Amino acid sequence: MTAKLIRAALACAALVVAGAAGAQTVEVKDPWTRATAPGQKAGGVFMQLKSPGGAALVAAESPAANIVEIHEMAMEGNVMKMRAIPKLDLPAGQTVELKPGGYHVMLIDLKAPLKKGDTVPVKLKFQGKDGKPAEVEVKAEVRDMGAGAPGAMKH
Ligand SMILES: [Cu+2]
Repeated sequence: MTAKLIRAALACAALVVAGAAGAQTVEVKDPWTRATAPGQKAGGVFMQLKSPGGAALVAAESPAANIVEIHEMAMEGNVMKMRAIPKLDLPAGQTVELKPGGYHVMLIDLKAPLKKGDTVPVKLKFQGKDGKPAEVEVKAEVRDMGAGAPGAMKH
């Protein structure tokens, strides 16, 4: 093996590890969501994301919901509304916060109510600056219904 080939092999191995552990590609901190009210079929997932080399969150999925989207809150006229965005950019080395009233991962058409104390598995799909995909699986902690005000999130 030439040095170049060995480096390529190591890089591949590192990518696999990063995909499993999530430490290298994108750091995910404190993922959480809220308990749902009776009849509520959607909810936001919040967390902090940090990518050392720069990346974008391009998709997400969860066994807890039939549809998962990346959302932002934005003013339309003087009404705060949420809308789906195709991706969320993570500038290199910067912490991007997903929080109530801002960006969030939206669980739509929940299969079951979210109960306080449960955890919700969410698979986050990223694309690195180099175009390489990476996946990070997190478990979002379900907190109190009123956690992280301001504002309830409704569709
Ligand atoms: Cu939303």
